[in-house]
Amino acid sequence: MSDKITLYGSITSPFVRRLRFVLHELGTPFDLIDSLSDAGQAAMRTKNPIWKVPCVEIDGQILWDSHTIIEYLTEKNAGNPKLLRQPQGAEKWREKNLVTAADGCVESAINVFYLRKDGVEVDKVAYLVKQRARVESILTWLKTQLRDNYFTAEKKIGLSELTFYCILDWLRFREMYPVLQDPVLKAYMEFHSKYPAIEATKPPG
Ligand SMILES: N[C@@H](CCC(=O)N[C@@H](CS)C(=O)NCC(=O)O)C(=O)O
Repeated sequence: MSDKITLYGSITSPFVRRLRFVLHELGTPFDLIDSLSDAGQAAMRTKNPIWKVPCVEIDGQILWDSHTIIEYLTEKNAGNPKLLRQPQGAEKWREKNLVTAADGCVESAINVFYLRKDGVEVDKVAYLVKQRARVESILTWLKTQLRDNYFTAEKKIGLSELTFYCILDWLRFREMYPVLQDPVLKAYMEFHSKYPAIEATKPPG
């Protein structure tokens, strides 16, 4: 693997954060091109037709989407104990459901966040009211899946725990959900917040 990765992304994005977590765990250095700057955004768009982050230049190729990039790193670093938990069998499919649910939650919240920023009155748009209700529905379900702040009996952070943490922190700092007023969510965040790669990837604020 090349020794340096170029990562197009922002340090506020929950999708970029889960990739930054994996890179931190693996001790893989990267150059961050900040997609929130005009120059960084323009550079990213020359590489990625989807115009979304994260996107990386790695081993002489361009990859986009955090799932694809994490899968690539997992394959390249097979056997490394610093990789995320790798569930097998039925647990693998449950993990995918957990991650898809958490992604759906933050995608809906991001949708509401940006339209509200653009001046849309959320309460007057039925689709946005539904988006907010979806956030609630997903969080309610995810909470039922937790056991002692993990989703599985194996007490190792996997993509589901990581994704859940990243989306909760995003919902918290963007004030899109009163995460810290919910005892289960608060306990989850407090439990994982001291993990070094979680601390190292914390967004500002
Ligand atoms: N499924 C993608 C989601 C990527 C995504 O939605 N990224 C956001 C960053 S928070 C983005 O770039 N949004 C830009 C836009 O929607 O214009 C992944 O996991 O990488």
